Amino acid sequence: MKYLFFFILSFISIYNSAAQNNLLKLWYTKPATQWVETLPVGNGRLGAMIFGNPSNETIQLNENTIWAGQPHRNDNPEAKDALPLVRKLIFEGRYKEAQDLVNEKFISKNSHGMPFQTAGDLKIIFPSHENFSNYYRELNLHTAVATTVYDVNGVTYKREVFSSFPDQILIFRVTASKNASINFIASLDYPSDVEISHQGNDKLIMSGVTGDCDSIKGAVKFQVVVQAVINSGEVFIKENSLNVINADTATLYISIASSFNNFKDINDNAAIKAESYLQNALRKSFTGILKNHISDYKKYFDRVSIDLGITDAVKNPTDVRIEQFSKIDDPQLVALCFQFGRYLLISSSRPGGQPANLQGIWNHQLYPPWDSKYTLNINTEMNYWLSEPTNLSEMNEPLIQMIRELSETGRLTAKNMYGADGWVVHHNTDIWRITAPVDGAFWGMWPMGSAWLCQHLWDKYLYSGDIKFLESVYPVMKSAVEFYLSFLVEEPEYKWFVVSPSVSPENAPSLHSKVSIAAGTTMDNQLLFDLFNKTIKAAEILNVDKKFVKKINEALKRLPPMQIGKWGQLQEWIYDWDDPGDKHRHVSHLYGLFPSNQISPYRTPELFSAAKSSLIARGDESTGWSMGWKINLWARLLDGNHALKLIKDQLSPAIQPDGKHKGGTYPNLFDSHPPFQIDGNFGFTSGIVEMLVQSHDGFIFLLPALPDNWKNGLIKGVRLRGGFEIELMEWKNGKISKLILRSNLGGNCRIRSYSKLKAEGKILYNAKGENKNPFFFIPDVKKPIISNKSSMKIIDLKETFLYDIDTKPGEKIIIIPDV
Ligand code: FUC
Repeated sequence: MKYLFFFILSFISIYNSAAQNNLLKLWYTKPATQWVETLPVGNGRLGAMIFGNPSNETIQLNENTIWAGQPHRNDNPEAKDALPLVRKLIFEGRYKEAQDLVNEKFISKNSHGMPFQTAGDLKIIFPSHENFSNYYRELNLHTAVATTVYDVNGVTYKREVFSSFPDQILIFRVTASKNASINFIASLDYPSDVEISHQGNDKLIMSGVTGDCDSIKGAVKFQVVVQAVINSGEVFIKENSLNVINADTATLYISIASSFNNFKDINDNAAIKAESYLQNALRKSFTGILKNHISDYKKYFDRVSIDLGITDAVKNPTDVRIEQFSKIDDPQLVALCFQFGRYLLISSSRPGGQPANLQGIWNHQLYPPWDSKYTLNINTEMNYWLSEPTNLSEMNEPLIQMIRELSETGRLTAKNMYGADGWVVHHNTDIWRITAPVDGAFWGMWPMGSAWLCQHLWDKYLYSGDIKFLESVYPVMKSAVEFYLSFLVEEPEYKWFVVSPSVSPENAPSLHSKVSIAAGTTMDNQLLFDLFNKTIKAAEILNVDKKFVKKINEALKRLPPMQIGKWGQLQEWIYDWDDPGDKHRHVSHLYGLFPSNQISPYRTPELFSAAKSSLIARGDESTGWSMGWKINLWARLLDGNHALKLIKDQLSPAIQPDGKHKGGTYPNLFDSHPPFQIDGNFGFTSGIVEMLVQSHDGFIFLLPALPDNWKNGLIKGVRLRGGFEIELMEWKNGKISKLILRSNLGGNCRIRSYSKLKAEGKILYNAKGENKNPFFFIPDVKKPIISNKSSMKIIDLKETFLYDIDTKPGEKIIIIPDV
């Protein structure tokens, strides 16, 4: 009855706009039975996954510094002597031999990076809660609180879990509709050896040391402390379990800490840290902690809102909506997943902490897939694509800090392995900031992690215009450039400067399918084009290093241009090796289209068309993150309907009827590679922004790739390059109906739109010439070389209107249709 009542209530409230709040929830009518059904909470450092099982609750715990191993380096100094021969073999076309030699001499001998490890489980048994009714659980994205509600014997039980950033504590709280009804037994569990003890009659302690991996001994000490606080009733310890009897309410304070101080120092005292977080929280009331938590979280989350339309589908639980998404119209699920991506970043990446790893901060294993570390040939970067546009700039800080630290460890790798200046990191790193190639030449021989990561430094500046920040990161960019200036070699045929050895991430041409080693791959050239240009710009703005800028400019001129191959595709390699049947998940050469801005419908129409041919050939369905990338790419190709097709593919159920997992979405909205990988969630959120507004190509493009289905909608709070912010963008019938834009830095605002616009109280001029606003400057991309066999056709573009409007810092401009 109650269940039905709830349904009727929620049905009514859906049509009541005051209840919009209800829409930003993940909710279910059954407990989770597997980890990918559990609900995540996190404060950047402390993560928890909640099963919500009435009789047998499990809260799986994480702390973001519990990583195997200890401070170490993983360089292979043998590389230096072998480098000339590897390069010779590559230029002679003897790729297999080159790859074998890289495997022998370059790949790390001691460590392929350490895994991120679970902090164990808090198990809570509620005797005789097997027969429950009116079950409901949710994760509320407005409050970042996970709640489970059900009835047993006429009593309604409610559990709330959250992870507080201000108080650095995880809270598990049980209340009941009738006094003296709460009884449970809580214990801590870990998948390997730990010490479990207790203190007094209400506190459990688990102490452990992280695991060994490769040749590195595990040495991070960690401590999990669980303290019970009850109202009336009794609490005692029996066999290292916390027993709560006949309480009115019960709260478990879960404090976790490790001996990790920074990537060089693990001598903190885990026990003292955990205890001090706990004591601080115990001094406060539960409501005080909850209030602080919610207001801290909302400060970030509430900056952006989105409405893509609501249909009846919102009446269904979240797992059912994923199952039905491809068959019915449910644009609100897209809005929910968009906001879930923002929720996950706020919950997994906070200033002062570690960047979100392959699983954010949520991992239940000791040795998770790919060690749940940082893969730098796409995954880590994708994790942060949403941070600036969706107004979560602060959450970028851990990434920026990691880049600074890598520039320190990577300097020695450049010197030890290549005798080169500057700093380098390859395709992977971990909490110890390893920088040498790992896993095998096929994947690991990619000295471009530094080049890609540095783009984030400049891009952050483009959004904020913060010169102090630029000044502080410029040495990191400069040192990355120094590496490439001393590592680039002249390629014998065209005399271009190329990176060698390298790979086009994780892909091999079909003609030698097990060999990826190559020189001068398209993505490498694009990355260097951006890194060089951005560093030159930064030096000019900061008025430093004139001589060095000249050197960069000379190298820039010698980089290979992009090439269009025989089937009209953008070539992935320096030679026309691309196979139209290649469905590889990586689309590295399309970096130039997204996230970079080297390929544009208006500036480089041939490359634009070639990029489209490449993407069509690659196909749609793939691993989760690959589909997330493709949403962004189709948005940049100005094809909203195709972007929506990718959204459908990505939001398809990851668990198939036969139980096998595929790329898609798990019941808890976690993205599936498979397995769960958080990059897909973040790439998804970024893709939605790219469909609605873009600012990378010298102008602000309104609704560049709106699918036909999203007729009416609005978005608020999105940030754009040049310090512009969308206070409101509303569209009706596929056309802008109102835009309120705030200019934080002033300057010319150039707007592109498919429909005619005018400004209220100001003049919107027809744009002429280059955009004078320096944040919208775009360097000239070299003319592509086009194969004479190519039958490429330039794509027709829809008519657009291009306007300029002058803005002052802090000014708000209002734009409406010009009908
Ligand atoms: C790269 C990708 C894989 C996976 C792994 C973590 O190696 O090619 O698909 O995402 O990172």
